[in-house]
Amino acid sequence: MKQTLSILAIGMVLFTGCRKNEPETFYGPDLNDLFGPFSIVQNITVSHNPINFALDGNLSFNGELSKNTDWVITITGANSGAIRNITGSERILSSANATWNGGANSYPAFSIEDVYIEITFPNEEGSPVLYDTVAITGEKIDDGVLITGFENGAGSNWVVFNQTTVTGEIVCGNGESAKGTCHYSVEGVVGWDWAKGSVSIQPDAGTFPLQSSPNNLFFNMALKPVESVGPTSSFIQIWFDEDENDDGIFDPNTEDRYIYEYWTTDTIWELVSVEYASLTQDENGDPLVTNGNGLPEPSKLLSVNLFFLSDPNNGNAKALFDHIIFTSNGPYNP
Ligand SMILES: [Ca+2]
Ligand SMILES: [Ca+2]
Ligand SMILES: [Ca+2]
Repeated sequence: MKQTLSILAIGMVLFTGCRKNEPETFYGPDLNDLFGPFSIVQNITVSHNPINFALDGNLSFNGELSKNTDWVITITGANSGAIRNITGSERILSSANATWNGGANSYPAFSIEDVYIEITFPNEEGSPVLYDTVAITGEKIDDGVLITGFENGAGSNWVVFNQTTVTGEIVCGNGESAKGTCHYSVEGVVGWDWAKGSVSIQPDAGTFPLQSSPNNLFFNMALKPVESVGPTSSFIQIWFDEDENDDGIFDPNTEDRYIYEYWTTDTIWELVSVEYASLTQDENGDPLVTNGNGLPEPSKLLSVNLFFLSDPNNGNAKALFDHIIFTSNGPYNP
């Protein structure tokens, strides 16, 4: 064993010499990274605690290891259950490679809460697991136009439809929201009809403050199918109603209503995202027939209607909606 170690030591010297003379021809791993002992040279610390992402920007991890080796940072929301992983393999952890913008891997999102941080080194046998707790005092600022996160009650122009046996309402404080503390819930048994309930979201005045081009503009919502779930069991329709003549009213006989249909698959919070320009086609790529000018015009969007439907033979059906937001150049990142 001693012999092996000294041979390795000679090898390191040789590699070092080689690297100095011909840096452009050295591509192999540093032997210290492969065989050197692992230690934490400088404790890993967080740049902010507490952190207000809206004011402070990103949180970074800073520290130094004895060698390049894989590290995994796992951040878990104490209340939301949100998760974010940050991985790397560099010896130095810094704002260049170990930053967190307050976002999650997927829904649910982080909220104002404590988060538990765990750092592991999966390739270093017997290495310590590091723990910390950080308080979030302000959520990250989302790029985009937030339509509603259901956090402030219903708007004055919203229109709610529920079958007589269906409850459709904003629910707050039960810890089940995709983001924040409130979401919209539709639930009930309707043995005679696919239609369960809908909520038509409209601004208090005028149209939504959206760009005129439908290209690179994405509608996003969080959806959690709960009961009567599956690709033949239930679906949502999202109606995009345009007020093309700017009279403050949508006329279904003369103006465009684009309908996007999404069948449910799983009972987790998922991101439903669609580019506005693609609303002119159905899921088969065939053009949709609408009664207006046939042009998708987000700046004329007067209302977004979220409509939940399920097979009447399936008994109780339930779905949750949250965080309706338009983003540019790509889908929303929770
Ligand atoms: Ca919410
Ligand atoms: Ca109109
Ligand atoms: Ca139009």
